[in-house]
Amino acid sequence: MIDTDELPAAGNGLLDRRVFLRAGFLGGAALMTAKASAVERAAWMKNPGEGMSESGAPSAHESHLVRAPIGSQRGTTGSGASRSPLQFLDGIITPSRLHFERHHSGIPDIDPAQHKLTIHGLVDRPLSFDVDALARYPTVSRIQFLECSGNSGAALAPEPVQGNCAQLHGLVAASEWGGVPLSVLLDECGVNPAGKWIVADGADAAMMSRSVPMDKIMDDAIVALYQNGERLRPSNGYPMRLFLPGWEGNACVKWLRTIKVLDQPAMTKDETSKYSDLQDDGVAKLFSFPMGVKSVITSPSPGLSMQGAGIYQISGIAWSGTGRIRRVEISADRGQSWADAALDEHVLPKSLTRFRSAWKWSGGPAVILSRATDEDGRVQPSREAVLTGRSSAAFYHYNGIQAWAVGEDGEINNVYA
Ligand SMILES: Nc1nc2c(c(=O)[nH]1)N[C@H]1C(S)=C(S)[C@@H](COP(=O)(O)O)O[C@H]1N2
Ligand SMILES: [Mo]
Repeated sequence: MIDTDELPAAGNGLLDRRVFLRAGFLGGAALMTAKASAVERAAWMKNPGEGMSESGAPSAHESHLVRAPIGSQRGTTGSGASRSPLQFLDGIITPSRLHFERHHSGIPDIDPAQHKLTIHGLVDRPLSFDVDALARYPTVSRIQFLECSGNSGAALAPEPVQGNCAQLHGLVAASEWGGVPLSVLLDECGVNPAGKWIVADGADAAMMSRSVPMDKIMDDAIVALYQNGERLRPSNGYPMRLFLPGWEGNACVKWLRTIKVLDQPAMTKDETSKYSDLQDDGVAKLFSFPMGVKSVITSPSPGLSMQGAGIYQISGIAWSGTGRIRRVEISADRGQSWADAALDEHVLPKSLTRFRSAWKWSGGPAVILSRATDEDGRVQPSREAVLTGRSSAAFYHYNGIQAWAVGEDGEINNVYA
């Protein structure tokens, strides 16, 4: 057993990340609240259990593990969003059933036998591909995040909005996305040298439509067919969607139907009146594609109350739309002092990275924060820095530092640090 008091890393009880990095420390650091007890045979050991089933479901004891809250625009059923329950998840993969949803006109019921992707415009040979045709092309799969550019928009409110981590930040998720590189399909069609952009359309009633520069398309864009090893879920674009690693979710057109090669952007509704960034000088910045470097502590977080003073694990997710996460720092004293968190093994580009720190909570009031840095040296900004130069009407692309206040009663609240 080690004396955790010998491993301080920053103010107000933050412990050195070696607690996580060295097995010896982990075993002895009393992170677990194990109790001595007699080993009894539980009721479920006395008879054979349930049989097999064709498809698994979560334990009945995990009924809180749902996409919530679900919000639809007034007068609609399918225009709105549901959110990933980040506060209950660990690791970096979001189970497909809990991947957040954002639809502008509901989920179309697409028969894959009747659906095609057509590539046309400035190409030598316009071509159409159905699912079976696509599945015969070389496929790639990568674990990457998808984030709505409206995620964390609540942090723009003048006073901190109270809600759990899902409510405040649950429009981000990560999956293993599998599909065909769009560069392969465009090469089949033969892109005319004047083709500098594409515009992608979806087969939903909203016909979501976004322009994407050719460089990104040729770099790492895919037509995704698979999500976490199975075909896409209907809510996430079945049978095929555009997936642009690290770029704003809105441009990842679901239920992908056409790609038209153009010499300039199409200037669609969703890249001009929406998903643009209005500045305080009245100019709206268009095409803010890569999502900024960001992190959030998912545990402890609002709704997960602390059970008395002692050692806790601070855990969360960090991501950057341009590459890998290099570092995550944690503060337990409102940002006066910081210590590096341990990063889980999988630190992948344009993915979620799980971080962890050990914290000896005194039982007194504390404010905990996380701050991510990516491999290009970009540091997650403060809320104040994000707001500087923005119009008060601006809504998208918020990546400021999130602070949680831990009260003496063990309750956790959203605060501005
Ligand atoms: N066709 C179509 N594509 C779409 C949308 C849509 O409503 N229709 N919503 C977009 C938005 S705003 C986001 S954030 C992502 C959400 O993807 P998800 O529902 O798989 O999480 O899809 C994008 N692609
Ligand atoms: Mo979005």
